[in-house]
Amino acid sequence: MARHSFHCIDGHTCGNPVRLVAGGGPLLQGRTMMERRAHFLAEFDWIRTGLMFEPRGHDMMSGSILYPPTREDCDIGILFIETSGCLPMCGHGTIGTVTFALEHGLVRPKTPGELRLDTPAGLVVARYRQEGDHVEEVRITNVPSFLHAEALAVECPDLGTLTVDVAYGGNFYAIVEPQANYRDMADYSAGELVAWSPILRERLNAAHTFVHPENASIRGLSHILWTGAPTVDGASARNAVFYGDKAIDRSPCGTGTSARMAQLHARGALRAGDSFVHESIIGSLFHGRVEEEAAVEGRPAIIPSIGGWARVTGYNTIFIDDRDPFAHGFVV
Ligand code: PYC
Repeated sequence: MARHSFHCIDGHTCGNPVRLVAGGGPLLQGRTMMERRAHFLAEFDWIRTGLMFEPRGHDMMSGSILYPPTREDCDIGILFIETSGCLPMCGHGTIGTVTFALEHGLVRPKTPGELRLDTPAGLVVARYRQEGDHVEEVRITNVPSFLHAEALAVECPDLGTLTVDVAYGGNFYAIVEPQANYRDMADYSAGELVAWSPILRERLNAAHTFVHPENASIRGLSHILWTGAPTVDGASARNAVFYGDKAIDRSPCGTGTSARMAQLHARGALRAGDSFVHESIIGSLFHGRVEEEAAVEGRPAIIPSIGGWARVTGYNTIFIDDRDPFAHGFVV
């Protein structure tokens, strides 16, 4: 019989939850954060399900655990824990984690104003603006992002045939843009998007292979990005990103924004230096920018950056008690 305690800093990035496990995370083995992620999934996934799913979490819950870096050029390693699993990279999670960790002295950057992050997807650099004890803004320079596939046809319940591009921005995204059978996310309820998205994801994964050309551990289409016209001053576009089993990101989604910018860049609609302001389903904004052009295994790519903010909502010491029949969470 055991009661495991996890000391968490809870908060959100532009509306989407971030639960930073500041104490109680397991020791992990591995020469890279991707190997440590595999160790965590093999032996400690009950921590993720216990902290993310009901009754301690909810459909949108998302978080992280900090580790010493596996790379010499980094300040800290991050493992992402989500209802969907352990994502290779999570943009809103990174902005929240960096904010909470700095505000609580959990990490000491070698260079003030910059934190170099060892994530399973690769190096991510966070630059931040701090005023007193508070981090006001974080801009993450994400992993190289690229358009992976164009014009894939997929049958969607109620809507009919949809054509989607798939782009990578730290995770693989199917991007649903205006077309004969779809106009704008504003035409549908969140419930409809949540009902259709896992079906699209399953059908696309069954018909195609999505593997990162430089890292075969990153595989599978995990997210669906529904596009829409902006409704907030200054926004370039709106989006609703589906992830996990039932989640719509409340933030504008960092890896989704990176994938979208890569797609628009491949089409000639964005160039190096251009900005792209992405609006979420609740009207919060991420400020994206194409930092530079790049290549991934010979295909055109971009280095995107995403600016956003996060706020702490409280401290939460969470128990996972072996006597509890729902110790490891449940899904309804
Ligand atoms: O911000 O990258 C992101 C993200 C992924 C899933 C939820 N948010």
